[in-house]
Order: sequence, then structure tokens, then C-alpha cells
Amino acid sequence: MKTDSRIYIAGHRGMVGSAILRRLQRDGYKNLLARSRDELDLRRQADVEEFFDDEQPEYVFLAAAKVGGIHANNTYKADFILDNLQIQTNVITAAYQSGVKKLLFLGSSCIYPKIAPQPITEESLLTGSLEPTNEPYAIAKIAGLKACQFLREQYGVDFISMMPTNLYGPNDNFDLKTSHVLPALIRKFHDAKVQGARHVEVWGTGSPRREFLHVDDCADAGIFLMENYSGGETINVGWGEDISIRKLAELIQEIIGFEGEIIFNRDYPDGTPRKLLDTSRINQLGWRPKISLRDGITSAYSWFKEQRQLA
Ligand code: GFB
Repeated sequence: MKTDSRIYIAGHRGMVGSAILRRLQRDGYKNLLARSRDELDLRRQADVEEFFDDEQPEYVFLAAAKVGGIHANNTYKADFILDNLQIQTNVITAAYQSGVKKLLFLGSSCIYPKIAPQPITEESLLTGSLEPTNEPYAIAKIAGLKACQFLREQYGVDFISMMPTNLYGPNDNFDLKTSHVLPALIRKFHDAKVQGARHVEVWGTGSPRREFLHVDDCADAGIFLMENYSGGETINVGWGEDISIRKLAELIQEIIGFEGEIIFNRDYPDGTPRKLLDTSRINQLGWRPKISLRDGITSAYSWFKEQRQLA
């Protein structure tokens, strides 16, 4: 990518897309293309084709998706599969038809089987059943990465994909019903501290393990792959270590300074027991993450408090 290349960031209002946009702006890229959902609904094929015809992007970061935590995935199953299939199929097809030079598709670590050997290598894909709470989202993401791979095989286009682990950071969703665990716990502990509550409720048993990566590291990896990788195989992107939900809750409790109790509500599902990515492939290409979980949570909490003050 050159600083005057026409680069489209699909999903630039979301957590990942906004991190990619921030980073490209910081690095001096001048021809960045972005459209809000009101301006361009990516589920509408004709509108997406018209946008690509008019704007002729050369590079595409496909970070637009319907996303959410375990409860949202498990509740809005039809929306998660259909919206994601529509968004990605429209963008990938229009990118191919309009001659985009390179496209990066972003997926998620939930594409791998529920019970996969840990850490999970890229070879685990389609070797077992998916975790039921996020099967619709995972199936859409698998279709997206396969579409990129098969377009590459059949037509020789440079479309690649990456599968990040659980992400967090600025512009995360803090709505307790639809968010992921890390922003949910920041909000719960903050509110409990402010309100002087005696306990905070954490869903499930606390025993599942998750790996967390700051979204600025994810954006860094995406730009790195755009510049350094051209292959059909998807690439895992993660921090390299995981943590139990109980330990995560204790860490957030400590950073926020809440002195009450943690209570586990077993009426909520645990989801997949463990989801640690094997990141040897991207490490061998020369990329490593930089933002530790403690530093990342501390800065995400500052961002959350700033937004609260602005609201
Ligand atoms: O982050 P999360 O919603 O998604 O939940 P997944 C991770 C774990 O944290 C689960 C527990 O075991 C939850 O039960 N948890 C505890 C909580 N307290 C809370 C809470 O207050 N809110 C939430 N949300 N969880 C998602 C997939 O799975 O991961 C998506 O649904 C996507 O498809 C994403 O792949 C990265 O890690 O279980």
C-alpha cells in the first residue's frame, strides 16, 4: 500500500475498523474510504456494487460484521448468520468484480471446533463440531475465509484472511446484553464501585479460558499481513496466552478497585471451554503483539470513563 492508495475500511465505526482507520491515518495514508451504515448498507448487493464502481478502491479491509458476545450470538442466531453472509459476500464479490488489488477478511477464533487441541492451529479448521452458542457466526466466517481462498485458487486474486482471538479496546460495545465478557466486566465493576454495590455477577462458572488481544495490536497485525502475506491459508492472530474468566474478573476488579464480592451465575452458558490460538504462523512471518492484558484493560477502562463523562 502506498500513502496515496485508495483504501476502503468496511466497518470503520466498529471496534476493529476504527482501530485500522486510526492506524492508517497515523501512518499518513491519505485516500481512506469509509461509509457509515446509513450511507451504505452492506447487506444490499446493488448498493455495494455501485459503491465499488464509483470509488474503485485498490485495497479493502473487511472489518464490517454483526458481532456480539455469547448471549447475543446465542439469541439472534438468524441475524448473525444472514447479516454476516450478506455483508461479506457482497463486499468480497464486488471487490473481485471491480479489480481490487488486495483484500483482508477478518474472521474470529470461534471458527475452530469446540473441542480443538490447544493452542489451536489453523489446521484445526473443519475437523470437528462448532460451539453451539456461536455456530451461526462461525459458519458465516468460515464461508468468508473459504470464499477468499477459492477466489485466490480459481481467479488468482490476492484476497487473504486473518482470524483474531477475542478482542477489546476503544469503541467496544459496553451494552451488558450484547457485549463480550471483557467490556461487560469493566462496566459491571465500574458501576458496582460507583454505586457501592456488595457484589458483581459474572456469567457461567468462571472456569472457561479465553485469550484477549488489544484491538490496536489486531489492527497492527492486519496492516502487517496486508503488506507481508499473500496466501490461501488463514492466519491466526492472538496474544499467545489465555486466562480463566475467574482470573480475568479478579484482574478487572483489582484495576478498577472494587472491594465487594464476585458471584458466578451458572444459569448463563460457559460456551467453549478453551480458545487459545496457536500464533506460530504470524510470529514466523515476523509479527508479535505489544499490549499486555493489564495495560490494555487499564487503557480500555480510561476510554470507558471518558465516554461516560462525554455522554
Ligand atoms: O466474551 P463472550 O461473550 O464470548 O464470553 P465467547 C466469554 C466467557 O465469559 C463465557 C463469560 O464463558 C461467558 O459466559 N462471561 C462472564 C460473560 N460474565 C460475562 C458477561 O457479563 N458478559 C459476557 N458476554 N460474558 C464469543 C462468540 O464467544 O467470542 C463470538 O460468541 C466471537 O462468536 C467472540 O467469536 C470472539 O468467547 O464465549
